[in-house]
Amino acid sequence: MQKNTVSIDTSVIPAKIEFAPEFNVAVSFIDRHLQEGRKDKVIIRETGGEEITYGQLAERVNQSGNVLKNLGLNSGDRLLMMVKDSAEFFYLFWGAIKAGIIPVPLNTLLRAKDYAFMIEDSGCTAVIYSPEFRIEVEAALELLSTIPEIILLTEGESECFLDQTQSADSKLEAAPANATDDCFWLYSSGTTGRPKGAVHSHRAMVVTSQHYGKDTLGVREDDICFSAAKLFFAYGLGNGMTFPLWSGASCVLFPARPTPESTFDVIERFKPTLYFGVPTLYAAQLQLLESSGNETSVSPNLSSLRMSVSAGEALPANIFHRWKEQTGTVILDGIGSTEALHIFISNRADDIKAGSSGRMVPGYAAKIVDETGNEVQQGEEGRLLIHGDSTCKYYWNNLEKTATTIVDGWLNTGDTYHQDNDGYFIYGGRSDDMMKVGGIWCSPFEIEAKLVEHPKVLEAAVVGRKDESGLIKPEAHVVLKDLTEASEETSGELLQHCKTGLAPYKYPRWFQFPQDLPKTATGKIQRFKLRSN
Ligand code: 3UK
Repeated sequence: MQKNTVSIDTSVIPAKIEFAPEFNVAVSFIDRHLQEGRKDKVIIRETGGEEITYGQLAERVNQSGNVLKNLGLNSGDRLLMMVKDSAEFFYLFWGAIKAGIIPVPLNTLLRAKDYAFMIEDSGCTAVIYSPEFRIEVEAALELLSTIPEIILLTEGESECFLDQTQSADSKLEAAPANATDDCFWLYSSGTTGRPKGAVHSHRAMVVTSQHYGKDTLGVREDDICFSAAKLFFAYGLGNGMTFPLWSGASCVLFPARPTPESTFDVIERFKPTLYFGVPTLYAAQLQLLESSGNETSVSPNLSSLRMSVSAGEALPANIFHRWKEQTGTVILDGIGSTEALHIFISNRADDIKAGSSGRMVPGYAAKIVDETGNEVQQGEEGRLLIHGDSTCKYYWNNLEKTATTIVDGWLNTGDTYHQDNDGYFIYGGRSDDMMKVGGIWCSPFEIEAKLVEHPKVLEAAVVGRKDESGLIKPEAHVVLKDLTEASEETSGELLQHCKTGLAPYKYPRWFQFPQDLPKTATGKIQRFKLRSN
């Protein structure tokens, strides 16, 4: 086989991707397009107005790799990136990989003490950051007794990264690597505990882009991808960067905060064909679309969209139906994780069951097991384990977590699932958020999905709370669309609503009406913060 190539053996099901013995993934994602005639095609559209072609990208990636090497970074060194969604994110990430350096994109919403932890934990040589995040990054450096050798701004002052890139050599040989070598890391936020650096191999982005991006979602060369989820999340990294690159398509990069208004504005101006969101954002977008007649009503032109994708948390069936009604297009829900890099169970355009996570993505296998590790019968709930060539190799500096999460090549997702009679995977909550109510497993998610169907409800979180006998019962924390409606009367209405639609024990015994819900930086509800005992 030729150097740096990928071949897909379609005679085996699921198709197995074979890699050449020498394989630096930057060649497949960046340099390949020059051979395939895309030099003058636009790959990146920044919402600020810049457009970058595949040819320019390949050149800047080489220059970036040379800048990093000249700064003193060596093969295997870690480069921490707190960088906004922009062309320079691509230059740094791919320039590092091509030069054998390990890029570690970090969540740009974090605080100084989180960054201080990650700088220490990673033992990184360099920290490169966008000026927008300077307050927290610089405060993190203040907290440390030893700081990394290289600290650099991406832009905004002389000798910044972009400045240095312009004058750097535009030729760079790919550093020797093979498909299973360490390539990049992503810190997994988790709802509890300290972040863990998931170490991904060179082959991982090929596996997700081919098996999910191309084979499941069907990303085509004429697609324009827009991800409301940022590039530093595994979800956004695939949606906004690796999928368009792998398929020779293009992307829209939006550096600011995604709100219903700002995302609609980007869709109208840049006409993406594929839109990637999370359930909370879809809910807020729908609220805006459905308020027609009110002074807040909007009717953005969303006609460029051919499909949307949701992940991060389960998408309630109700949101799927309302979005279809408003836009005429479907939302494909799929479950992914930082450790698996992207989506491994998903709905697809020709096979959707609203309210389910769909079926296996080709290239992955799943097992649902009980407490003893034995597979359960179809229909029964258990812990979801998955297997596939994009799962992380290990957690950096954390043997213990690695050993409990990856066992015999199977990744423990920490999620509870069952497969229904038709074979669709149905989410039942995080294994650790589940409640036993009256001796029966009770999923907070199921009650939440019911609550958000009610027209007065914006968001809901359900947690276990001990009753006077010390037994766990569900408590609902409900954010109302109109906060002034918090009353006994509304509690009664919601109670009635749950009782008519759910098994008899699955109704909240208490209602709280907070202004908002505690969330992680990645937008997941922190149910543990709501538990009062
Ligand atoms: C939950 C879902 C139900 C689930 C992610 C797509 O979310 C991503 O990664 P994280 O590491 O979190 C993983 C956990 O989030 N989850 C994600 N998607 C769904 N639960 N339905 C879903 N559709 O608990 C999972 O274990 O932040 C999502 C692609 C890449 C990702 N990293």
